Amino acid sequence: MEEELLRLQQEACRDLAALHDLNDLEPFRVQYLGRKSEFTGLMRQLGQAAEADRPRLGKLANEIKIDLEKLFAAKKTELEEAARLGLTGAPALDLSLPGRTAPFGKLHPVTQVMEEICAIFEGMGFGVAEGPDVETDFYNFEALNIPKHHPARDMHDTFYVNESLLLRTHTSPMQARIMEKQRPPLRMIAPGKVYRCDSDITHTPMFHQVEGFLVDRKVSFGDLRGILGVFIAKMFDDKTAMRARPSFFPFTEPSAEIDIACVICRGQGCRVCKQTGWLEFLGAGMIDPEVFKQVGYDPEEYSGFAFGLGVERIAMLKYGINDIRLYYENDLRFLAQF
Ligand code: 2NL
Repeated sequence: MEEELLRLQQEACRDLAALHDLNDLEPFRVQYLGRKSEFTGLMRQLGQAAEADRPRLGKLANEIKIDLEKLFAAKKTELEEAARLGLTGAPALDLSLPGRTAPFGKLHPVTQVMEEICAIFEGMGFGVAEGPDVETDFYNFEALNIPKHHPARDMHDTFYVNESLLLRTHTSPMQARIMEKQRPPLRMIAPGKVYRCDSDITHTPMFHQVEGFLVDRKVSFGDLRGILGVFIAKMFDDKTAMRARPSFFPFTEPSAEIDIACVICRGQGCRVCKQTGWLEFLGAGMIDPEVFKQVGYDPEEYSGFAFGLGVERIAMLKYGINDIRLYYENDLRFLAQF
């Protein structure tokens, strides 16, 4: 009897020490401490033991039972604590994990590039001016040397609101407004949305422009080249070559298209530059004396340059984007890359 009690105690202690899972506690309790357990069976047999041994055996059995219940309770506490801290196979609760943050929005790539362009010109002392998207025919065309029935109006595919109001086709009307109100020396840029009735892989009906101008005494084409050279060096890098080709705009004379060495192949010739090694970058020129007359400046006293660029185009060159429509589909997989 005594031997059996001690053997049971040993077995129970060994099995309890080997327990690592809360789910194994109940089977253990049933096996060793339950009403149908071997131990309970032994306790019942105590009555049949010799009368002289009965008190000693009874005391031993009781001590073993109380001891086992204490050990069992301690094990239970230990396993419950471990489970709470995620130290067992149960699903882990890692209190050191940072909480989930709300996703941050980002500036649209066109906005980012527009802000970058503005920052570069502000660094060269240019002011930034914004104006209305709905313009008068006068500021959009007349003041810029494009009178009614001038063939250049055809190039603009204008959205008209009525006879005299339209969606601006470029941001130059803002510059005409500034020149009209202020006197030289002046250097300003005008960023903003412009509208043309045109839509395909390279055109959207709304796009963004930054136009700039500088007016003072004795401003030359060399000044234009110098300012644009700094702009290109900052926008791309200072090894990016530029060239000027003769062109025509009604508001500048002479006019030029400014190209940069292809940013993809570095001038070697590739698909993006159509094997020419050059990319069209912006349009520019010396402000036409007719524009000065419209805003009341004496063309004999003042000269100036102006330029205009399409922001979507520049962002496409900078990021290697090949379809302008991607900008306006609002697909986050595209937008989140910038
Ligand atoms: C282009 C060409 C250009 C201008 C814009 C301008 C503004 C005033 C007076 C004279 Cl107020 N010119 N702007 C001049 C030359 C070219 O833009 O291809 N833009 C995307």
